[in-house]
Amino acid sequence: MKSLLLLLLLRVSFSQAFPTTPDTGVGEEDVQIAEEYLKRYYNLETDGKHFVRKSSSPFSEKIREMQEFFGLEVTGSLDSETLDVMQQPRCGIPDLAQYSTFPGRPVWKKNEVTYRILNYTPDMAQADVDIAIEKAFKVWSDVTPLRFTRIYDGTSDIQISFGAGAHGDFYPFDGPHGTLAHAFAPSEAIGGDAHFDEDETWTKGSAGYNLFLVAAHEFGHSLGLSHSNNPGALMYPTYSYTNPNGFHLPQDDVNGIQALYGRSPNPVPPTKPTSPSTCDPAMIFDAITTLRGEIMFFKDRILWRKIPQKSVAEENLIEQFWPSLPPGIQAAYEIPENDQIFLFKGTKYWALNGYDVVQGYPKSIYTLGFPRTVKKIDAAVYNEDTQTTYFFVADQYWSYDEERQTMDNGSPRRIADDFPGIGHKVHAVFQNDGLLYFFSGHRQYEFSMKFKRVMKLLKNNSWLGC
Ligand code: TQI
Ligand code: CA
Ligand code: ZN
Ligand code: ZN
Repeated sequence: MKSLLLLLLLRVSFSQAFPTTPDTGVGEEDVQIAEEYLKRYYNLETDGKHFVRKSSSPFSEKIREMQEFFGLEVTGSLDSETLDVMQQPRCGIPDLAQYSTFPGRPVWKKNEVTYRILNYTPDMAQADVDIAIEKAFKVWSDVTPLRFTRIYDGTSDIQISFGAGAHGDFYPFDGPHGTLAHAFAPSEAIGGDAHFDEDETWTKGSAGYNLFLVAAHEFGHSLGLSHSNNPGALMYPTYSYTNPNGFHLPQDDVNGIQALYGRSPNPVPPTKPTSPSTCDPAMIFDAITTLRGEIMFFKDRILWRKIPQKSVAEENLIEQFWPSLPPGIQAAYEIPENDQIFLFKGTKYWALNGYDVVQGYPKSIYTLGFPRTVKKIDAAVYNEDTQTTYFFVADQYWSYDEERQTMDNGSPRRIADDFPGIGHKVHAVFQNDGLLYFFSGHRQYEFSMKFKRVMKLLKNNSWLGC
């Protein structure tokens, strides 16, 4: 009846041991190969311990994931066939498995689904709750034949409520953070219902938890989607704030929901752009940098400022900010500790402090240690953790130690070797929340330095409210 329960039971049974059976003819060395492979492409974490030798569940779960992806027999143990695939040459991008449904594939057997908001959180204006909920349903109705109708009394298919701690089902909430909300897979009675933990702070912005984003995820469950392994998916089980106004249902979730309900009979046109040029999907930015918590996008004479509190970027001209600077900035980066940004064009670069060009600039890029063969910088980003700036030039990158003010030995290195998956040329890059956002051609990649891999593929102008 209750898929949530079912899932929990399933989890328990999955976490039983799946040993790397000794009778498979797989040796010690092979286990090491497999471990490396799973770490690299399946995000296997080992805590530095060798739990692989023991009958370990993270290892066998990753093996299952990999076997599923390659269409091998899913055993969860390292057999020779699996090992064969692991030893075949491949490209460096992790395998992204995708959406999944609940056991038994429960769905609503009708396209008209009703919902009712039983009570409200005091954290937000009621009208804003209504809007967030309506918008969260629209995410799913835009791409399917489903239509959601709000009712004000009686029992709806999807009953929505806020509650803290024990709130009338077998899944009490847990105070601030932890579980934010839950929803039941389609079925009678409690099926479809979505409950939100009142001990969370619900908002329409980026503080606390954004009600729209969490509701859109929960309604995915209410409609029959379980969690996805694709880090870009809405149904991926980690919360990350993205601008609700620019929200676009990721393809993996579209695939999932359409597998259950089919496509929309009248596909809605994409949301209208803020300004024709800003939202041109073919836009290639010249340079991007953060600046005092904002993000600055450069293109020819234009400078878009994206302020976190605002969904739409503000359009300015570079000369309005910095009259002495030329158009066509090619690379930019910020050192927040010094409250400085650096802008590059050709062989010249400028240091800026707010609206002021720092004395003594522009300087020549050769003072940084580039050889004369370098005539321009494609993109630059400062890594706060290592106090290193990466300069991207054609298919190579240079790393510059900002503390010692010297180019690191070993520069340049190949981009493809150290930033797998982002392509061979970088047009612009910036850092946000510890992740690097690379722009290469019309694509944007969210890259994790920690995992050394692409976490998400984004639209080029996803930051501009497009
Ligand atoms: N709540 C879980 C969730 O909705 C409840 C849950 C755990 C669950 N495993 C499940 C529900 C399997 C259905 C099937 O995912 S949560 C996120 C996200 C949560 C998490 O509070 O952890 C969101 C609620 F994705 F951000 F991690 C909403 Cl958006
Ligand atoms: Ca909680
Ligand atoms: Zn509940
Ligand atoms: Zn979930």
